[in-house]
Amino acid sequence: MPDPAVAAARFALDGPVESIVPHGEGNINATHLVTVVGPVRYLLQRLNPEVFPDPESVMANVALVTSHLRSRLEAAGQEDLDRRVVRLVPTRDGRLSWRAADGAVWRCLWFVERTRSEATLGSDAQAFEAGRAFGELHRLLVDLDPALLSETIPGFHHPEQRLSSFERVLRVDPAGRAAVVADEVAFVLENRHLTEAGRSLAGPDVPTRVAHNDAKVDNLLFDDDSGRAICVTDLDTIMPGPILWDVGDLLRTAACPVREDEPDIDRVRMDLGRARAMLTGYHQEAAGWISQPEVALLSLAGGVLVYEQAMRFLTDYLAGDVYFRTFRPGQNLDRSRVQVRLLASMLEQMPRLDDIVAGLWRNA
Ligand code: GN1
Ligand code: MG
Repeated sequence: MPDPAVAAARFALDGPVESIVPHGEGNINATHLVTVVGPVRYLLQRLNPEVFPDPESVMANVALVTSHLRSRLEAAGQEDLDRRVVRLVPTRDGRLSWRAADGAVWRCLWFVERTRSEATLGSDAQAFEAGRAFGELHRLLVDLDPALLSETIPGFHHPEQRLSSFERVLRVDPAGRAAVVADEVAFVLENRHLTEAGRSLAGPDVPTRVAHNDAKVDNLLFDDDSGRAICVTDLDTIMPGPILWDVGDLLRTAACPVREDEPDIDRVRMDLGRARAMLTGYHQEAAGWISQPEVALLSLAGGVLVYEQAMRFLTDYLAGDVYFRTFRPGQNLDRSRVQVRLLASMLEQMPRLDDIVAGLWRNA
């Protein structure tokens, strides 16, 4: 991999580089925090070529979406736009990204100062903010034609295909790990009916919109002063599709009080209060445009998404940790166990989740 300093030199930064340090815990891309004299800070990222086969299309999607978001916020008289929407730094020759000699594609963003991201939320107020911020993102993108965006990872949310990949890896057991996860495997196979539910999430009466597709709470920036979620980050998987996967990912991450790789499995559950707060925030932004077929599938989307994520982590554990970055041994095992436990808790509480959705939308 080329030195990040070599990549940094390609971008139109505001001054000479002072330092470059690794940043964040992204599961896919490698991120560096670049500080130049000033100081001004940037995020320099190497897009994972195994995951994003067409990074130029990813960048075109990001550029289109960010300029749309900015113009909509501006038209609404909003302030602080440089902290509300991520901003791309062009290369010195005016491009959105730079392709290194090894084929890897790098891009650079302005760092959003005085904000933080959270792997787990600490309060119902934060869960409300998470729902509100993604609801606002969806609302602002309602009038962006999804056909203008490329499907950069075909079949990204597709529980049926994920189940096939899982079963394939399970049969081969390339890393000799299947015995360790016999219980988790059994649970996934027992719940294979959720793949049909997954099909309904992409059914003919569900509108294709512009969706984020990685709507976990870590992809939000909370303002240090106000505590509000002011900016949605990690737009790499922005693609045409149902917004239901995003609501599912929000339920997965905003309504679970522990990290997605929590080793103490007994701490994992769906917190109904958090789920209610998140959905209340989402409803505030979505009530004006969301369709009835979408509302009818909101709570199910949580279960389907967690099911899909359980399979993805379990598949990767069985495959020998080849897709998601791991920072310690057994991390994908813990990730998959958390999803399995969370799914069980979610399925148990599904009628109450349905009641929350019905209550919110009835009072609209
Ligand atoms: C990956 O890059 P990151 O960490 O934001 C993954 C998501 C998963 C998520 C689980 C392109 O997201 O789909 O839901 O990990 N992104 C891709 O934490 O596969
Ligand atoms: Mg991310």
